[in-house]
Amino acid sequence: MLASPGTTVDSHCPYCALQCGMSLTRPRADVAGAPEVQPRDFPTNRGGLCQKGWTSAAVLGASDRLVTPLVRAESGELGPVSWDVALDLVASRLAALAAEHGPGSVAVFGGGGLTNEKAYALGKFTRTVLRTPNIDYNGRFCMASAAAGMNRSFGVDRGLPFPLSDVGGAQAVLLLGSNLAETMPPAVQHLAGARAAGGLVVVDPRRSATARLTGDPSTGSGQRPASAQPAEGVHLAPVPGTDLAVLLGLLHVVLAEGLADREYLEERTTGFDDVARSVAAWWPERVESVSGVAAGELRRVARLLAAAAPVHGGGGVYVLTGRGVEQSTQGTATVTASINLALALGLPGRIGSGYGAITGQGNGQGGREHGQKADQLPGYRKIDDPAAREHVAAVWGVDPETLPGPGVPAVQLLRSLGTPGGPRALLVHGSNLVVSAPNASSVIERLKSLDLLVVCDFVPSETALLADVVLPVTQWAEEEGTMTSLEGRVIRRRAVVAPPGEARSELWILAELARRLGAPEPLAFPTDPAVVFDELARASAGGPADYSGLSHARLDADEASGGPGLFWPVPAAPSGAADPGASAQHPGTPRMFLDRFATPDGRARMVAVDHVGPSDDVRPGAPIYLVTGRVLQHYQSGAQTHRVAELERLVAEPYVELHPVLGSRIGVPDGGRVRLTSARGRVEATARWTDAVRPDTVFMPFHWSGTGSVNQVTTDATDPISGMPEFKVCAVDLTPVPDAPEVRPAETTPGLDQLGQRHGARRTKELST
Ligand SMILES: Nc1nc2c(c(=O)[nH]1)N[C@H]1C(S)=C(S)[C@@H](COP(=O)(O)OP(=O)(O)OC[C@H]3O[C@@H](n4cnc5c(=O)[nH]c(N)nc54)[C@H](O)[C@@H]3O)O[C@H]1N2
Ligand SMILES: Nc1nc2c(c(=O)[nH]1)N[C@H]1C(S)=C(S)[C@@H](COP(=O)(O)OP(=O)(O)OC[C@H]3O[C@@H](n4cnc5c(=O)[nH]c(N)nc54)[C@H](O)[C@@H]3O)O[C@H]1N2
Ligand code: SF4
Ligand SMILES: [Mo]
Repeated sequence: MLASPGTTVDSHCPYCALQCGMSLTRPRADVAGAPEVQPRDFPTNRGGLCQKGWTSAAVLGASDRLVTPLVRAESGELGPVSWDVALDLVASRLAALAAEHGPGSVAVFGGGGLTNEKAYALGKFTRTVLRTPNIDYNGRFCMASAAAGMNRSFGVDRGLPFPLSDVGGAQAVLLLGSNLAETMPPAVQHLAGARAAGGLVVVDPRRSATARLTGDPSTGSGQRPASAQPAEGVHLAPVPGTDLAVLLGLLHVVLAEGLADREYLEERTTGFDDVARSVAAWWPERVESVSGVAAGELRRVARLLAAAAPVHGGGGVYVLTGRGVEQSTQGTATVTASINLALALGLPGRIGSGYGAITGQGNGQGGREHGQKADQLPGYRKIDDPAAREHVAAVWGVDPETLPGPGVPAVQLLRSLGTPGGPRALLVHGSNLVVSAPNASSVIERLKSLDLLVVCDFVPSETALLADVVLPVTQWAEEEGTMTSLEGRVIRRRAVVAPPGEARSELWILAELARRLGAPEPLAFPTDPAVVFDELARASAGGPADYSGLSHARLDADEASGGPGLFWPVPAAPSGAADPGASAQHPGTPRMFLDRFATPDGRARMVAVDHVGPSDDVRPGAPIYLVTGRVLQHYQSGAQTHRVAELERLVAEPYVELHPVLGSRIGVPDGGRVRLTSARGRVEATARWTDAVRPDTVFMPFHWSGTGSVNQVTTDATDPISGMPEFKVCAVDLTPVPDAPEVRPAETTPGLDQLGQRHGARRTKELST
C-alpha cells in the first residue's frame, strides 16, 4: 500500500549493491511527482549518498518513461497497444514457437537489479511454464568469477561474508581491481582504519580515484621521492591482466619469509602443499618482469599485509576484489589466488579479517541466489542436484521430472540466439545488452535475427528499441520487495509513489503470461511481493542461501526496532520449537565461517592456479591495452543516468583516458577525437590526457551507446570456469579521427518519436527540484 501524501518511508537507493539507506517523502500536492530523497543512517552508507543516489528520483519522472505496452507494427514502428493485446501476442507466439521447435526455442535474460521476488518468479516461470533450460542473466558479466572462486574455496558464495563496517577497523586492506571511490563513494569511510595505519594497498593499472586515496606518489615504480608525505598506503599499477602474477608473487614472499599462519593452515584448510609448490617459482623479480611491479614493492606489500595479520598480532587484514581482476579469462583463478593469499595469512573466518568480493548491482547478491542463473534453483541450489529438484518442485507443485536441466552461461546463450537449433525468442528483464554485452555488435546482430524479442523496461533502452514487444514496468520507488546488499543483508524496498500510466510490476506480467500459457493448477504466480517472498523463503529452505526464517513482516519489524538487519543464512526456527515466537527465531549470520567453511569437511580449499595472461594480448597491429570500467556519475549502460540532467551535465560524452606521451606520439591532443580499433570493431570518443594511466594503456568507461560504445571493441572470450567475459582487458590500435566527423547512427530503431515520446541517450528531463 502506498504511503499517504507527505509521509516518509525508509528505503534504499535504486542503483548499486551498497544499497545506501535513504528516506523517500511522497510529494504532498502533486501525486505523480517525484519523491524527495534524503540520505539516512544505514550501516553501509552512514548518512552518505553519491551523486547518483541524490538524483535518483529524476528517473521516476523521465520524460520518455514507458507508460503503455508497445508492439512493432508491419510498418516497422513500435506503437501503443493494450495490455491484453500485448500479452496475448507474446503468449501465442511463445506457444507457437515451443510447439514447433520445442521449449528450448525460448530464452530468458534476467538482471541483478531485479528484486529477490522478481528474480525468483522469473526463474520459476522459465522452468515451470516455459520449461526451457535457456535462462541466464547479467550477473554473468558481473559476479560470476567471484562466485565460482568463493564456491570452490569456501563452499558458498556470499560476496562479503562479513558486515562492511568490519572493514573499517582493519589495519590493512588489499583492494584489487576496485575503484570504490567512484563506484561506491560512501564505502570509502570503511577504509578509514587502513588509511590511518598506512595499510591501504590498491592494485589498479590506473591511478584511479581509489588509488589516489593511498597518497602513494610512486605508482608502483618503486621510485619514492624522499620528500614525499607519509603515505596512507601503496598503489601498485601492474600491466593490465597481470594481477594473478602479482598475487602469486605476494604469496611467494609470504611463504619464503616464513610469514604464513601455519596453525590456521593446518587446522582450517586443505591443499596448501600444492599451492606452496605452485608459487615457488614466482619470485618477485620474475613477477616484476611480467607485471612491471617492482620486486621491492611486492616484498614491501607482502610484509605490510603480514604485519597486520592476526597471527603476527596485527590489527586485521581484508583482501577485497572488484571487477578489475574478475572480468578476465583468468578471473576465477585470480579470485582463487586472492583467497589463497588470504588463507595463508589466516584471515577468512576471523573477526576483523577476511576475503570478500565487492558485489556490483543493486541486487547483485540476491539476484544470484534465487534461480535466474543457468545452473541454479532457488536458495543457491544446483539444478542438477536431484534432492534440490525434488525440494523445489514440491514447493512449486510440479513433478521434478518436468524441470529442465542446466542452461548455458550468458555469452554462450547470446551467441546461440537465432542460430540453427538455438533460441528464436528472447525475453529480457533488467539488462541493456546492446550497450553492456561484450563484442556488442555481434550481440546486436543475434538480437535482430530473433523471431521474437520481448523487453520489459521502464525506459526505452537501446535494447527495448530493438524489440518486437516492449512491456512497461514499475521501478524502485513504485514497488515493494526485497534486495540483498553486497554483505548478504536482506533489506526492504518500499513503494512511495504510484507508477505512471499503465506500467505494471513484472510479477503481474509473469502471472498473466503464465495464465495465458495454460500453467496448470496448482502452479500459482502470486503478484503480492510479500506472498512471493514467503514462497521464495520456503523454496530456499535448507539451501546455501537460506531465507526460510525471513518474511517481509519480520524484516519490517526488525527495521522498526532499529535492528542491525538480517544477513542470510536465516533458517526458519526448527519446527516444533517450544516457543515459535521471537526468541526462537534465527538471528541471521552477519559473519560466516567463524567455526567452519561451507565445504563437506568444513575446511577451506586452497587450489593451485597459474598465470597465463589476457586472451587478446597486445601485438603488432594492436599494441595498446584497453581497460574499461566506470565513472562516478553514470550507471552501467546509462539507461537510467543519461536521463538525469544533472549527471549528464557533469559527464556529457564518451571519453578515453590516455597518457600524454602516448597522445603526442599518435597525434591525438587532449580534447581531440580518438579511434580505438580491435579485432571486433571500433569506437570513437574524446581523448582526455592524464598521467593517471600507464603509457601503454588507455581507459574507457562503457556507459554509452552507438559510436561511443566501448563494447563494440571488447572481447567476448570467457573464463573457462565462470563463463565471465573478459571485459577489462583487450588489445587495440589507436588512431586520431580524421577532421570530418564520421557519423554512425546509434543502435536505435525509429518508432517512439512517432508516438510523441522521446528517446536517445542524450535527451533528459530537467530535475524538478
Ligand atoms: N558510478 C557507478 N558505480 C557503480 C556502477 C556503475 O556503473 N557506475 N556499477 C555497479 C556495478 S554493477 C559494479 S559491478 C561495480 C563495479 O565496481 P568496480 O569494480 O570498482 O568498477 P570498474 O570501474 O568496473 O573497475 C574497477 C577498476 O578496475 C580497473 N582495472 C581495469 N583493468 C584492470 C586490471 O587488469 N587489473 C586491475 N587490478 N584493475 C583493472 C579499472 O582501471 C577500474 O579502476 O560498480 C557498481 N557501482
Ligand atoms: N566494457 C564493459 N562492459 C561491461 C562492464 C564493464 O566493466 N566493462 N561491466 C559489466 C557489468 S559488471 C554489468 S553488471 C553489466 C550491466 O549492464 P546491464 O545489464 O545493461 O545493466 P543496466 O544498464 O543496469 O541495465 C538494466 C536495464 O534494465 C532496466 N531495469 C532496471 N531495473 C529493472 C527492473 O526491475 N525490471 C526491468 N524489467 N528492467 C529494469 C534499466 O532501465 C536498464 O535498461 O555491464 C557489463 N558490461
Ligand atoms: S553508492 Fe550506490 S547505493 Fe549509494 S547512493 Fe551511490 S549509487 Fe546509490
Ligand atoms: Mo556489475
